[in-house]
Amino acid sequence: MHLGLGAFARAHTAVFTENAMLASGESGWGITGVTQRSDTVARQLAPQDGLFTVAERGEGAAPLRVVSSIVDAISGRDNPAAVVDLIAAPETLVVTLTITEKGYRIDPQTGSLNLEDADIRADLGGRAPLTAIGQLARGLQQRSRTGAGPLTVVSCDNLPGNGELTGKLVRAFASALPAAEAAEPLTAWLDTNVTFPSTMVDRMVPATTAGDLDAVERELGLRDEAAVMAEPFMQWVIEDNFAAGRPRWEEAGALFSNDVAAWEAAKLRLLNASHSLLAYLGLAACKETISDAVAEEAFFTAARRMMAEDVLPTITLPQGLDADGYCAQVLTRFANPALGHTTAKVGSDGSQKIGLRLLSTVRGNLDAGREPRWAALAVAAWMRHVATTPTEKLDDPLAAELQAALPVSRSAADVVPALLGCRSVFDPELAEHGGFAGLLIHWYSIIDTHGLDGLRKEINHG
Ligand code: CS2
Repeated sequence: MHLGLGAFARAHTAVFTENAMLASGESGWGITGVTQRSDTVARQLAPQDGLFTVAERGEGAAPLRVVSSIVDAISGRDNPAAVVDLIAAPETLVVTLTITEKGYRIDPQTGSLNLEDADIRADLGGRAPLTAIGQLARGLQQRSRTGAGPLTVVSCDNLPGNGELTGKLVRAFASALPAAEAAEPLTAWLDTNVTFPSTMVDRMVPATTAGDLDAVERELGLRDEAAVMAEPFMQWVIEDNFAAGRPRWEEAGALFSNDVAAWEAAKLRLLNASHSLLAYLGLAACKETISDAVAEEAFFTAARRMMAEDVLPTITLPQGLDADGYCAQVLTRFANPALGHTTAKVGSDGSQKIGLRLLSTVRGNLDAGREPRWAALAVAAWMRHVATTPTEKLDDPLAAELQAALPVSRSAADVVPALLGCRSVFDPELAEHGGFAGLLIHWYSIIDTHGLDGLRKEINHG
């Protein structure tokens, strides 16, 4: 089963699974994909028997490939009971997830499940569940009742400790069930039957455009509505903690490691953080794609220096990862001009990403008495994006809350403290750190009053 059948899942998880089957000869695996909010992908895949094309873009791209590891695709919104039944089915051994940061319904203040979330409450109330955590908990509850055996839940989202987190959220859901159900020993059953290994996933997968579909049609000779574009690079590091069988992903190049936390921190705080930095600087300078943004020398410099000066001193790299090589490779991947990864897409859902990608680096530096100069630039550029984008255009689940926090005056000295006051993004300690606020105001006013020229000067002379 896969929950969250977007472009990333098709270009990453489905490809790894097919490669594992090809390499190992264990061809009995197949993925039932579940779309979450929109049913588009399920509708696109159904008439194609689940087949779809992966078109690699950029240097080293492989020829077009039709992937066949998805055997069924259903809309979770339209078939919620079927999702529960599938998770509970004895032949289901692994549930993978790509539901994005916001899909986990985390309460930013507690870091646990947001029990005030209307959908979570409705799922707890007993309707056929619509949230991913509700689907998992209800599916596992049914599995425990029918004795369908152990299963592994594998989160593939960009969150630190994604496995442990998913387990915590499912348990929080189980503990919040109404009294009659709470008496069932679901959490005890989870302890002995379900594992939640953490993983680090990596592949840049832009949204497919109409032009991409036309290009695939010309090359393939068939119209494929479900085609996905991807960079040639892909990586998967998985904690070896499975409760039941799994495809032999290691034969497809996945790395099984007990150091996933270090891999995830490196990826999130080096790659994803610089991605966000480039997205918000790019949006401020009207650059449509990440490759356009990184082609601007000052922005390249800012990303390179953020990794070298702010991030590397605050993380412990996993064994075997060469820091300089990794950072250089990340910047080269961003520069891939054929990918068309938009700054708007990478810049979306900032309220969900900033904390994970940038604020740990900010804290690490402040604690060590250093200035997180470049990470602060990224946060300031995000703040400016929030303050200059009309509410209806701000692609963020907290758009309304962020906009409501904005003062009438849009000057740096007013906007920065107002947004720092958003408890869903900044904790009080960080919000009240004068040095951090000062850095944010500094960068915000440069972007706001001097634009690209001002940024070029300040970055190059910094
Ligand atoms: C990106 C990621 O959209 C984003 O926020 O930073 O989706 C990024 O492309 C992937 O994590 C790369 O593995």
